[in-house]
Amino acid sequence: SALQTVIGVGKSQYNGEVPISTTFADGSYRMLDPERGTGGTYGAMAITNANGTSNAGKMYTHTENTWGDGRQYIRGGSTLDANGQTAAVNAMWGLMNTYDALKNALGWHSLDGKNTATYIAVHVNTAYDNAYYSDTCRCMFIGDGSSFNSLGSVDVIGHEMGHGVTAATSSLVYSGESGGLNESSSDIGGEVVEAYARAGGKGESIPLNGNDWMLGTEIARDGQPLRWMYRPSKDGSSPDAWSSSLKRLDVHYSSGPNNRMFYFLAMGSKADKAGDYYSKYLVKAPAAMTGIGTDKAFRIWFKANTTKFTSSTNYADARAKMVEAAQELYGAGSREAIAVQRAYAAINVGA
Ligand code: ASN
Ligand code: ZN
Repeated sequence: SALQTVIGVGKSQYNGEVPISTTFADGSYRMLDPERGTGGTYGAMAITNANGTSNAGKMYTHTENTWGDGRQYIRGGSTLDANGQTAAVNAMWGLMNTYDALKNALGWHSLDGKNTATYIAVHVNTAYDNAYYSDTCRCMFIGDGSSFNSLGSVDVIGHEMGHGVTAATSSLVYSGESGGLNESSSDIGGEVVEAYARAGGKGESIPLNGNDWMLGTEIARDGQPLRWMYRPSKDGSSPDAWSSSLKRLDVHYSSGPNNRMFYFLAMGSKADKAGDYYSKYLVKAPAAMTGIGTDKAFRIWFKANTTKFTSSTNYADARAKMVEAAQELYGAGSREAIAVQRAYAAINVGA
């Protein structure tokens, strides 16, 4: 592309001052990143301002290359983040880290693996307590929150981009068990991106530590995250293990057991989380399992979701495909493949 990348200064809401990739054209800076992705709606990764509507709105532009002030945006408010750029900084930083984690660790380009650019629209609706991916535009919308703070934490952005990856690959149907796996895949992606970002957004592997295994900790105003991967039932609605009634739950609850499987696979069943994960909550306790690390766990999950799952994959099928993926990556009889079996057994899927 003829467009040149310029690194700007972003004052984010949750991560202090962060570098953000922008472009200079026609006398102003744009929140358009020509280094990550091509084609799509804007020709490169972009952040737009929905400005209180449910439409994408316009791309952010600014006369200087310093953006935001780190504060929460409140529509109609006169004192906090008056120009609305902080939400755009949150989104661009989350997008950059998600893209870089997938590319540098897995060799996967953008959401579809074909490097097609996407965009994120911020300030969608008024005091909107949600964020979502839309397959119509293959883009994302981020709310400013009402009971939550602005939904621009790096795990939430990673989660929404994860929906784009799933939509472009396995296309797991968003209800029943496949819906729970679809949600879980996004939660896994959100925590992986959080770990990658915390370690500086560089390198060819996903760091073992750095993420908190809870979704949306930063956007919470009441100290309660949206979801706990190491013990999903802490939300009062998600089960910790698979059962035949799982398929009737909302997908944000039926995701719980698979989230917990991934936590065990990465971290083991004895990792230190205040006892919350521990054997008393295991349905079929593997005496105690040792984790294989977040990097390997994610490679296995990503391979299974992008090349083996189908739109109707359920928990039992996911287990079988995860074992296959682990065997292909690390060998039949490898400790990684055995760890996958143990992690699923721990949530009551298989032996
Ligand atoms: N924030 C939600 C999610 O990405 C929106 C939804 O229910 N689809 O899962
Ligand atoms: Zn989701």
